[in-house]
Amino acid sequence: MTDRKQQQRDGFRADDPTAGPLTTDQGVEVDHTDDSLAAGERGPTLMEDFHFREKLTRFDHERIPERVVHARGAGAYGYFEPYESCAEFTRAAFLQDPAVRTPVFVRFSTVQGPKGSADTVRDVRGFATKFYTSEGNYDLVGNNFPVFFIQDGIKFPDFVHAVKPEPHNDIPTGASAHDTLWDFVSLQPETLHAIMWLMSDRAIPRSYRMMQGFGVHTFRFVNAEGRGTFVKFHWKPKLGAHSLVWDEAQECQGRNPDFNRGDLWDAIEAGEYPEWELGVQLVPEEDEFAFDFDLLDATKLIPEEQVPVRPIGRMVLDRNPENFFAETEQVAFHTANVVPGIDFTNDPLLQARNFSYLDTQLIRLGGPNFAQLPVNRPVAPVRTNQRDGYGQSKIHSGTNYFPNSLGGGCPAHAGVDGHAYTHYAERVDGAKIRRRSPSFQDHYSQPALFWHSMAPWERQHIVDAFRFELGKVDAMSVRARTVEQLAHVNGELAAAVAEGVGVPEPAPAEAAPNKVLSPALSLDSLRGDGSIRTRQIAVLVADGVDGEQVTSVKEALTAEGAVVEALAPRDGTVTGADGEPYKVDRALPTVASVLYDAVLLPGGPVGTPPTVSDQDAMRFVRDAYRHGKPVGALGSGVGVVTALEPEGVRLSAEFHQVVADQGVVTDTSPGPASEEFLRAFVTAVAAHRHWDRPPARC
Ligand code: HDD
Repeated sequence: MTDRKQQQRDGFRADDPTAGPLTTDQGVEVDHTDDSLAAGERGPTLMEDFHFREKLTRFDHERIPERVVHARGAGAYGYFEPYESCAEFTRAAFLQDPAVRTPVFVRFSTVQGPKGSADTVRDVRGFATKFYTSEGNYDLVGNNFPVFFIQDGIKFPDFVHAVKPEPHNDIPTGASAHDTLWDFVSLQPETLHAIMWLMSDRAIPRSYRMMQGFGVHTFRFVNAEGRGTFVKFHWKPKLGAHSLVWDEAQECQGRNPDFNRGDLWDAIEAGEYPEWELGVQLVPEEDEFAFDFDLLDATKLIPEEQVPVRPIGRMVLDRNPENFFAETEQVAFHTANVVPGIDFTNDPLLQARNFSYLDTQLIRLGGPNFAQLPVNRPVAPVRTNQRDGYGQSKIHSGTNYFPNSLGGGCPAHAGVDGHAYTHYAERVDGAKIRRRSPSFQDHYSQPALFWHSMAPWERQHIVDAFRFELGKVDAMSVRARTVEQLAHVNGELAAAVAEGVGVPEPAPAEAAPNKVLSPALSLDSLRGDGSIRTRQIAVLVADGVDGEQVTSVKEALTAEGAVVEALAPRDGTVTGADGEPYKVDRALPTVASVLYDAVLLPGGPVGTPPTVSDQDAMRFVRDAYRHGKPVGALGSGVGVVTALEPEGVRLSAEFHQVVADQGVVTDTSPGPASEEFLRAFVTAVAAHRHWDRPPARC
């Protein structure tokens, strides 16, 4: 089904290249593009070779400045549909009727690294959505963390300068583990809450399809009567929120730098459309001061246990862009792209963003006409008196000012039919001051809330992350000052980090009180729909494998929606126990455990040695185990896991019985896998990772 945006895009396709010969930009046919025009066979190139000059000039100008932050990304089209009318709170047209689908374009991104950096770096992920609504474009430009690093946008250049590669040597790429970031953090405690998220596994998502999104700021819904309600936006992935572990994320950077981008692309191509539920936390205007933090402070979240998230609709991404540059690179988001019924608050971070995004598009996209680019065009009609400028692609006619009589007074002001944007009539009253509100001053309670709400394995990963990051900082004074800040969050956290990075344990500080917990902050609370759809499962095969068993296991797991690949020491085929060739999907040396969610070791005939035992295979299983991934073994395949027992891999297999222990599922019975084994393995894969198995740390 094509939606309005898709139909609009169809009108912008370049001419069909198969419809005729190569031409210049001017439409002149070209019969030779392999040699430049020269004065004689060995002579100099001639200036009059307009085809050569045009070709080279256009090539020289192919790049535009990359985004100053969020340079690397991936995007997709899809649609949003509300579950029910939200008219009680907002008059936004796209939130009224469950029968109305609104086209969207979403761009996911990392923040620190340049356009060519790796995907699986420790970083915030951008989650920006453009809704092409009937009343104009609405952009929800969010992240996968619900809080930000600073409170006032005037600090954004400072923060970004600190986290970006250091100015003298442009190092490190795609990493926050360096002196300038931690110097800034240690001096600016408002960063601490977002830093806790950054040190958690939220900063290394398994997939863009498996992470939450947040609008971060408190926005304002406004209904048809003009009543305002504070609102925070949440995206919740249907597949659950899942993350990598740091060791794995680092190896992935080399094995597949496009790990997240490719995953999104492949899933959509395979028809496995990612889906998120949009939820809102609603706070009546009269409750503005009912919290022990300021709703205008973007370093704070409203615990879901305090204000529940109300699901209001779902978004599905079902189409990949056709041209990365035209669409994903040229898409221009802007927090001030709002529609009637959605308004701002005085959050000073949001106010600054409302300036910055338009400004950045002007330099990035080379002028003021970027809203005419296909990906940015609203599907709502556009009638303005804006004219001219670089890249103007419209031929306007008539008058270009208001009021006018010569153009019949057109375009006229919008009428009173309710579609015009009206700003919320908030009363504002105050002296001009340059000062942070005292209500923004508690920087420790929410980092502490986050810390205390984590599962033990998440806390361990946070400590490990701090140790890694600060361990890369050269200035011991910066390490020490950061640890002193952590002491205000939690003494045990500070002590554990101090020990790891070689600085004295800080004196006990007045740690933030641990008043409430928010279990919703733990990844353990976000396991999704329990399915194993799109999980990548590796089946390690070799000569002598029970081909029938592998085929039946593959079929069963594929039926559950998993992507199952047979890996062997070499590509092509292996010879099964019955002498028949068995087709291999990939050669082991070209892949690695870090590119899969789980591993299964099928068996050969009873009594034979393990069918896969080469170094690549052993490493594969060892890594999967270390990274908490499900490991399944059948028949003689159990022997591969047994071989790793001296290295700390725990196995509680029993003869001819299905045993599932901390995600290691075994059955030494020969022949086809039993229903019981398959169920236990699917359950283990659905759980994503198994943290309590020894060694607990990765
Ligand atoms: Fe920003 C890009 C998200 C604070 C200034 N930001 C950008 C993108 C996302 C966010 C997802 C990429 C959009 C895309 O895919 O094209 N930014 C956030 C969030 C913030 C935030 C969730 C805090 C709640 N940003 C923020 C501040 C400022 C900016 C405080 C400046 C005062 N952001 C920008 C920018 C970017 C940008 C420089 C770079 C490229 C672009 O806008 O289009 O204007």
